[in-house]
Amino acid sequence: MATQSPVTAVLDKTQASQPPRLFLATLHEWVTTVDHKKIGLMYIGYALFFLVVAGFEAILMRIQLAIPNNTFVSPQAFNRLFTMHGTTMVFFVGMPILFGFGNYLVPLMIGARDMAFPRLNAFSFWVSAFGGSLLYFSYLGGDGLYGAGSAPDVGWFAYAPLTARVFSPGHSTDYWTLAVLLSGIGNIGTALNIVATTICMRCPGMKLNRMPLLVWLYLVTSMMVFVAVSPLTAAQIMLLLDRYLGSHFFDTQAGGSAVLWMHFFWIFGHPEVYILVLPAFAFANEIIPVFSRKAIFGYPAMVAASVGIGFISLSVWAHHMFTVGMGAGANTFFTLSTMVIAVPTGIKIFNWLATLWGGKIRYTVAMMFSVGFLFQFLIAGLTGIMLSASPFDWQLGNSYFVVAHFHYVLVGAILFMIFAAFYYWYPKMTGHMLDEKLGKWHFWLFLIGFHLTFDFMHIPGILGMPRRIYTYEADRGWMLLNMITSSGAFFQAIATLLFVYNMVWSYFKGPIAGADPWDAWTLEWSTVSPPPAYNFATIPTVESRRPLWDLKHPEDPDTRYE
Ligand code: HEM
Ligand SMILES: [Cu+2]
Repeated sequence: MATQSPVTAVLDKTQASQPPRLFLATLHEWVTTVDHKKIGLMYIGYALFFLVVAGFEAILMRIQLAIPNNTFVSPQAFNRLFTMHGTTMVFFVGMPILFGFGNYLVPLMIGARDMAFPRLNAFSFWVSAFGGSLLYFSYLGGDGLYGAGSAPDVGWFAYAPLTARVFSPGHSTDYWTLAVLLSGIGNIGTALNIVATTICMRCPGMKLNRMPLLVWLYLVTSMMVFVAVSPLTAAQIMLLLDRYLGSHFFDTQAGGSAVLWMHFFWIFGHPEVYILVLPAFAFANEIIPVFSRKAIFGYPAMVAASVGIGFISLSVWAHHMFTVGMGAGANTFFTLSTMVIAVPTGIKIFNWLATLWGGKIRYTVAMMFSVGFLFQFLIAGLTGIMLSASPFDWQLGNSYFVVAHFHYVLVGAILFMIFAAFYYWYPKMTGHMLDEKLGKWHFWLFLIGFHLTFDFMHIPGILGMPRRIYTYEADRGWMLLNMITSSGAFFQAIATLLFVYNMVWSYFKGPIAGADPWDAWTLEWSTVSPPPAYNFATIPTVESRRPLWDLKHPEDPDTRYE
């Protein structure tokens, strides 16, 4: 404080030098904070923790599947592993990491001091963080059927009637459903906050058509969270009613419907994929232009395509149910609506390529991950179109082909862009650069590991290897392919640990970043790194889509072209 007397300053210093007080004070500051940046960082921290946990679960599964007739884990343990892995990755890695970046970036990019509802923001974070912890408390829930450590084993989709009390005694399913319920409440709160912030808190001159594309995409994502996560949350409550109060929503024996659960689940589950992938697109929209030294190609088309994807993705959920026997009419409708999504998605890919075209490309690590994303997302899109044809899905729907396809999206596209986002925004968040050399190691090891694992996974799928199996016979011809797949998982694990090491090392030793290390053009780079609690010394005024460019290039400002 500028007005402090020398005496109190000395007092403050002596107090600060007492380590226990300092630690408690810091802890207190973080747990009570309502600052969007601190909350964003807490989201990111806890998601990274769960990324390592769920990655470890994936490794255990891949060890089990590496050779035929393996007994590394029991069948029961395998069921728990894929349930915990899938649930953790979707709800406690994907959602919080993306909302973490959103929390951090949206107010900065629209020139605001905080979110519209800072306390709701803190509440949402703690509720969903508690959900994540609750999922893992299940390991401590002693009175499950199998004694101590009854982690859920019903799959991340928790199909009825597996979750009925007769088939799921003990509390593992209760932990699962409460964890998902809490994460849903937190996510709906944050989505509401992002919508309100984007609508109400933009700085002077930040018209809707001047918002960074990232902000647009977070707006669309947040709207989708309302529509998709609300039914999921309702379904969790119905499941709890079934399990505890004797209702029969999902109990076919008593006139309920198991297919009802599937509708509820996938009306969430499919849009969820887009809820995860739109923020990945958002990162690409910011990173690719900066490292191509060009404004994004086709801004209005990008906005329209994002809104289009938002709407269409809400009408495709039943492609997860082709094998249920919905009838030809429904199968045709969902086949067609799924295929139609390829149109706005194709527009996006085209515009990213057009942005790269003729650009002065700088291959930073962030850019390398983005290029990997473009390529892998294209492949995932192609296998997706294959699967959207219901006869094809009928054949391969429950095979490893599907596992390969969705990991192409989840890892090859989303996780790649999450890594890119770290390399790009870490300097803003910490004030230090990430080490680019370590980053390149991270990139290449992860890329090799990713392709070893998920390219080869398509083939046993086509050869008939079903998913969620615990082991297989030696005579099927799947052995070598599974071995390669498993070895790739280790590359990815080592690469991820290298990345975590890089983040810790760079925090202490990384070169000072300065306000604008990439020579970028959106508002977050106009404030110091890391930004102060109030973000901007004075609230900025913007006149174009690239306010910082205008400042740096008065000879050729964007305003000239608007
Ligand atoms: C990075 C390395 C990863 C590896 C090696 C891996 C491996 C696996 C394996 C072996 C399965 C079981 C497949 C089956 O038998 O059906 C699985 C399922 C799954 N994974 Fe991953 N995974 C990885 C990353 C991710 C990520 C980043 C996400 C999401 C963001 C994710 C989401 C899922 C989901 C939703 C399932 C389905 C679980 C179920 O069938 O209940 N995975 N993964
Ligand atoms: Cu889907």
